[in-house]
Amino acid sequence: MAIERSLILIKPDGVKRQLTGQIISRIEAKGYVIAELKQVSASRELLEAHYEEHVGKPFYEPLVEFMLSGPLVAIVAEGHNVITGFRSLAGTTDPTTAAPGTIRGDLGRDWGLKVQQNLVHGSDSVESSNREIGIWFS
Ligand code: D4T
Repeated sequence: MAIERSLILIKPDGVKRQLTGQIISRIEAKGYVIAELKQVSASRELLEAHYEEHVGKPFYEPLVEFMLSGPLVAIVAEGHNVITGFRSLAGTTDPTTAAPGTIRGDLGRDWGLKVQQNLVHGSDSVESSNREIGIWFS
């Protein structure tokens, strides 16, 4: 079985709340390899490419504004089944109900905003991962 790669983002809330180290530790403790890592301030153009599947949804514009609100950390993690494994580690999209033990369940909450600030993004398929790594690490 081929080694997979996942594009992981520590979103601006994670960086602002100084959770970068804790989140990277969880990825490493699970056994995945950090192949690439950089802190970046994303451009609107890059975020529009990253979130193209969400264009037109009510949370789209707040989501892009949130992702523009500060630096974020982009990571390529490697390992067998890392795509599914990291999404399991991250927990479900809504941090209020994300399971305890997950990144979003332990470290996230609802702040009453137009978009969920849920600390991390992880690719959801091999196709998305290839596309997203191309966007963030071209
Ligand atoms: P990402 O893409 O950031 O890893 O998160 P998910 O895979 O868990 O969720 P997503 O792509 O469906 O949504 C992207 C981003 O939008 C926010 N969001 C999403 C929100 O605020 N309200 C919503 O109803 C949904 C579906 C959270 C993550």
